[in-house]
Amino acid sequence: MPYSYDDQNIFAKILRGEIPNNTVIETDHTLAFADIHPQAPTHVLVIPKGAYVTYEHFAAEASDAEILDFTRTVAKICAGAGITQDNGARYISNAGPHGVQEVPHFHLHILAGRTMGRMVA
Ligand code: IU
Repeated sequence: MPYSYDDQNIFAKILRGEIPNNTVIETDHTLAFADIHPQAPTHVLVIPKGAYVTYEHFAAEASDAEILDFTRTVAKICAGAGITQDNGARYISNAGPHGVQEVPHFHLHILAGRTMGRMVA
């Protein structure tokens, strides 16, 4: 599916350094920062530095290096936040109007530190 990327979105501005962020980890291809409206004691947003709109877009078109970097960065964040098999977390990526995606740059929410509500559609 073709995607058009709006480079004026807020996360693009964060990536260009035009807007500050509370960085958790930055790597060659990935930036992770604290969500400004945290929904849990841990609420980190993980974004690729590349211009991808949704997870599907990223999964289809990102390079192996970008995908590996993103995935391993998620693992490092989880380790740093004390997320284990025993306490758990929730990983969410909203996509498009039906997914109620607010910012059109692919991002993974990592939520942890409390028991989540049962997921509802
Ligand atoms: P969504 O999946 O696109 O609906 O989530 C966007 C998230 O980005 C949401 O949790 C906001 O609180 C968060 N956010 C942010 O961290 N910094 C910002 O400047 C803006 C939104 I605008």
